[in-house]
Amino acid sequence: MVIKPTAKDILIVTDVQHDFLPGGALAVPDGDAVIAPIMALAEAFDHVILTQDWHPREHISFASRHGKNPFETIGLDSGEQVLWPDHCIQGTHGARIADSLDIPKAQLIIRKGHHPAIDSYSAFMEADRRTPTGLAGYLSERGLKRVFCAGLATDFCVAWTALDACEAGFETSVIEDACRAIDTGGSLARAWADMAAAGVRRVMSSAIV
Ligand code: VGL
Ligand code: ZN
Repeated sequence: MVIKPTAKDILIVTDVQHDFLPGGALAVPDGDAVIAPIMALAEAFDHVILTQDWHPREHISFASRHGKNPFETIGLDSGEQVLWPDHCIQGTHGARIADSLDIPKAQLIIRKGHHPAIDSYSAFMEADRRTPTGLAGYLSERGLKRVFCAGLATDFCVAWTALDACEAGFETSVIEDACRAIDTGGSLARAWADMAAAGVRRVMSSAIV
């Protein structure tokens, strides 16, 4: 199947930031492999937006705040929370969109995870499942109907964004080779299963021209 993006389609590029790339605070294995395919995809879309994980220094998702080790989990009001190394702290180099990701046409950068006591993987909704970011309204007001997701990490911010896009009524695809995963505690297999069950499509960037 060949997909030709139309004026009603948007590419959402998730969290391609220094801290998620090799050498970063929460480096996603092979994370820098997403940059070339994403830049090629961006050429094919009229509409591209970026997301940026953007935490205050004392963020609730940081293991350091709980006296625990990164990748341990704890129970929060919002459910089970994986604890992370301190990452994407507002204003730091690690939080910057990767210098090598050159997408001048990107129309919006949505920052998420700025509430100290709530994590936010999804570009649409904080992890409390009640606090919207405004992205669904932005897409709807602009008449955009189909969402294509790429970036980091497949099993957290990309998956949660895709699931919420689907739930908000957008036809949603994840572009598999333009994503890379953290994969902790079976998270990647679970994310693909959840996305398949929700009706998120799984495509390769070679199908998009
Ligand atoms: C992410 C863990 C913590 C992501 C963000 O971008 O997938 N993962 N914060
Ligand atoms: Zn984060």
